[in-house]
Amino acid sequence: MECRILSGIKPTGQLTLGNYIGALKNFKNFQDQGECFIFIADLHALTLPIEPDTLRTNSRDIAAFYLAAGLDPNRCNIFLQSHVSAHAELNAIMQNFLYMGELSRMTQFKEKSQKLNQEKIGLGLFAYPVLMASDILLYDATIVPVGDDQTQHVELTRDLAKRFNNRYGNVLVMPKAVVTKVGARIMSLSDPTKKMSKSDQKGDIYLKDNPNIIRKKIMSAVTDSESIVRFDRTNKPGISNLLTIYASIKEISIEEAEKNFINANYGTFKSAVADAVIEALEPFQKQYYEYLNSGYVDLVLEKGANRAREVSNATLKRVHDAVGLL
Ligand code: AQP
Repeated sequence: MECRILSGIKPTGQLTLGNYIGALKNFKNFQDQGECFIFIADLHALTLPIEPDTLRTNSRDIAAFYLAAGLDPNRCNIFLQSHVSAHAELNAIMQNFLYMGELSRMTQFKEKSQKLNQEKIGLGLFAYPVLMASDILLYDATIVPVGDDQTQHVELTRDLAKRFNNRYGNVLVMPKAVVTKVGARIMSLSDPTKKMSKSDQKGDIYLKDNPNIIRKKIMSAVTDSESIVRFDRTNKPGISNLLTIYASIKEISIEEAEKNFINANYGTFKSAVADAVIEALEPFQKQYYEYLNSGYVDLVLEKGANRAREVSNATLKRVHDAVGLL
């Protein structure tokens, strides 16, 4: 069997430069490595309150962004998680194989639940990794491209697969997280100690921002008073973040990026980072609007869901047989 690749993005907000660098931009490279299943994690988006219209808009947006990022529906299955009922069905079985202790230790859960009224933390937010594990295991995915904030969830998926296979035999395929070398975690421009996050909104660059806004945001990014462009995450988180953005957009190493700015002041450096981001996003945005307005998105989602159902139902059947469901 050729290798299978699975990844997705939650339609919780407008996509950010973090989503682009950590995920979207790299997806097209996986199309030559095996069969790709790249989905829109709309069920996951319900784990925090969201307006129905916002969810609908964000979901279609992501599909158009996938196409703009070079995903080819003939080589990659693009679909909505909620269109493939096997996700919810496998989730119902797998929730019995992950433990509350494990789930309560997940960093993402701790961070997100901290901001909520403790009496009103949804069960879905707590159990998020179970659904994510089901997403991955349904497709026998061996490669899971993610930003480094998601590696903990993929590790948990591996623990789950091992636990399940120990009990029932070789039923589930072991996945592996693949994290980009540069740009696995893009930080907020206003607080570079925090991840740039689409649901947080502070210090984000949105993929739909126009060039003027992008430039303004980058020029006013928080830095330090040293005036030397060098990479040092601890003492210079702002400059290090901008170097990471520059290096990943230009597809060069951090060292090479540093060399380009040996004698540059922060103004010159920031302006070069803005140029690089704008240059990368302009053609991408143009494609995105073309796809969004074309009606093509719905056809792509339908085709993707058909293939996703085929593959996921086969896995679900294996799991049903293994656990004794008639
Ligand atoms: N700042 C980031 N740097 C690098 N990669 C990132 N990703 C997200 N933010 C960054 C990667 O984008 C993919 C899709 O993310 P997701 O929407 O499924 O979940 P997330 O990681 O929780 O992303 P956000 O933007 O922070 O969403 P919210 O605010 O809703 O929680 C993943 O591969 C992720 O690693």
